[in-house]
Amino acid sequence: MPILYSFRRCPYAMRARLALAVSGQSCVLREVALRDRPAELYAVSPKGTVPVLVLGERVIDESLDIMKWALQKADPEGWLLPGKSEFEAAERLIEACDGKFKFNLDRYKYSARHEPARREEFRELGAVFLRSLEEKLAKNAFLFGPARSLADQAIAPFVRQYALTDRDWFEAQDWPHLALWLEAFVRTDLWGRVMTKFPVWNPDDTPLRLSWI
Ligand SMILES: N[C@@H](CCC(=O)N[C@@H](CS)C(=O)NCC(=O)O)C(=O)O
Repeated sequence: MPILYSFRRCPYAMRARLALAVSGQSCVLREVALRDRPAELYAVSPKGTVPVLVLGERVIDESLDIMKWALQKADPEGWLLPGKSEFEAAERLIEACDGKFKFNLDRYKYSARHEPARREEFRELGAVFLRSLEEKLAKNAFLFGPARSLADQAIAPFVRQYALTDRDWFEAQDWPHLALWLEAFVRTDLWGRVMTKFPVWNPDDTPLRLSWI
């Protein structure tokens, strides 16, 4: 059975768990503490980031690749969009999220660690990406059409972090479609399932099998 190294509050791990859960792919969970990552994680993936999915000899240590692996096995909700150009556009949007948006999000959310005086500047830079999502969501209920798909599920955990950094400020902004989209995301049953709390893994533990039901 695949082994998933995960950290509950990591948005990259969240997106991996969302795809594993929707595809019904069972795995053994190893919840890690980011401050005290186990040697076993570095042994399979020296960069030591989560999530990591271990499939026997094969190791997938990028969250988007874990999503695609799971969805290629089973994609009951059609997250992998059928059109090639649409799929590529979804990948580009996810890249923009993981790149520039994540950079600005970290400097807004963790401003104390970065440049406290520039917190609002980074919030505004992050908002540029969110306004581009708002434009898309004003046309369709989801980022790539009337149903949720890869980009929604890959990006929403990061937007949630941004929103929670200053909820009152987020709610006061003029992005009604984005706010509804985020609200709908956190209300899904799937979200509740992937946010279940588990104790930090210890090699002596009995394997913790996740079957996502
Ligand atoms: N590109 C990676 C990024 C994963 C990542 O940075 N995860 C964070 C936790 S949210 C992490 O492991 N940080 C620890 C570190 O960078 O050393 C992915 O998509 O899986």
